[in-house]
Amino acid sequence: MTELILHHYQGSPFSEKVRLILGFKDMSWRSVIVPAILPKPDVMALTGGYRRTPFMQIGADIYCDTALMCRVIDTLNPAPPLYPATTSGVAEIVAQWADTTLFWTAVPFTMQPAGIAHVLAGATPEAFKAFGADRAAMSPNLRRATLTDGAAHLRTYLARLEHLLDDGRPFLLGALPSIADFSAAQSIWFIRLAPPVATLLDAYPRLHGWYAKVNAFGQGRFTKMTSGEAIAVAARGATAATSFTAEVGLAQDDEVTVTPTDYAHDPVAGHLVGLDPQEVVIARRDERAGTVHVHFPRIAFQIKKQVTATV
Ligand SMILES: N[C@@H](CCC(=O)N[C@@H](CS)C(=O)NCC(=O)O)C(=O)O
Repeated sequence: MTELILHHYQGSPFSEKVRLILGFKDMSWRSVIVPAILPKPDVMALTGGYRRTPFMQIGADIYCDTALMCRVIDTLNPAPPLYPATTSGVAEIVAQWADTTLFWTAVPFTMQPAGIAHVLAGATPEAFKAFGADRAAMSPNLRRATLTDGAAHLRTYLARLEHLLDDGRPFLLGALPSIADFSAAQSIWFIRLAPPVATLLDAYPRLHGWYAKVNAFGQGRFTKMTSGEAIAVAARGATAATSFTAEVGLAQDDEVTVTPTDYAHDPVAGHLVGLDPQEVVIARRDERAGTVHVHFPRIAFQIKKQVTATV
């Protein structure tokens, strides 16, 4: 099998979600470290403009957004399942909540002045400033909760998770781990990076035991790769077959852009080569990476047909 390459950086919670899943699946993978802020020229060569972290590469296929990446990992390596039959549907609904509502409560709360120094430990004042400016530009519509509101919201969410574990179950939805555990764990992992903020977690002992179990899955086995090597893998790699289910106004090979609808609204342009309820796939060409297929989840992405001017 062509190797799985994860493009990520250490301090990224969504990357941690995927690293833990690779541990849960006991997989071997290649690790490419990407910059945490723009510019990211080697990322752009592969994704065509999508800047968020992580993304995954298999040959000349590029998978954006962890919702899709996790599905692909589970298909490649079905056991143990990320979407066990007993909780399927519910697991994805809880995961989506954790990836959005919980994440956007936990992260800004952790980045309060007492926490940010730990999260960005060792950063120069210039790097601090650059990080702040990058994230402000990436999510201009983010309305930050006050510290008081943020703490209150987070406590309520953590209490709900704690409550799920009241009956002694080992994982959030029961006896088996599922995608819900990994999506929730990334926020707990991030809060724990900042010990003064992480004291908030002390009130939730069951959550503590649950997190230890998820964390114990580890990260699988990885070896490092440079971004240049990953681009070379794409240039000589093949793409996987895609399926196409027509949607109103969209036909195969249409020239389109695909853009996240929540934040980091950077459009990626290409030809529509795959479409189904799970994913949208576009083909694009890059000088260095050659022809790549860039995959996005269908949910939370906008597909826009490009209108060619006629004279
Ligand atoms: N829905 C996306 C969210 C990814 C995301 O927000 N990642 C953060 C890092 S954890 C990010 O992209 N930050 C900006 C960057 O890395 O450039 C996913 O599931 O992959």
